[in-house]
Amino acid sequence: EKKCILSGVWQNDLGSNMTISAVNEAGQFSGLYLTAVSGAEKPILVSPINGSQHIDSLEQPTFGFTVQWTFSDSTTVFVGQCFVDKHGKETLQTMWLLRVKARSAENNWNATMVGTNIFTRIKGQNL
Ligand code: B9F
Repeated sequence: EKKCILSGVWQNDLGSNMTISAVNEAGQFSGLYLTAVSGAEKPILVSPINGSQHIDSLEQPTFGFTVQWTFSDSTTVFVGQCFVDKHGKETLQTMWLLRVKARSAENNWNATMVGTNIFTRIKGQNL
């Protein structure tokens, strides 16, 4: 069947957008993330992505990437899988962990959030 390609422009169920560059021969990629939601005082800025995918299963690969938020001292990691359905439509099914900077080790216990996001390709944008 059709291969699931991570490169391109994607939007998730929150309305966040990300652009993933070409995936290299080692499965590594970079990109840019614009979150639609923040909850922070500061304005939202585009933030860099770094990640990698499996290259030994190109059909529906698993992957992971990190977003280092440029407008806060927090970090999000996403893990997921690229699925392609019988119509050739691709979706990225992901789970994320958002790490907020804790003041001290005593405040570590509630410094990590978890959630899910589903990304679909923005039509006509293959890069
Ligand atoms: O708003 C986050 C943040 C962390 C500490 C101050 C601000 C950074 C952006 C996170 C965006 C998340 C969602 N967007 C998306 O597409 S990453 C996972 C979700 N998927 C205030 C305190 C803690 C959170 C908000 Fe903050």
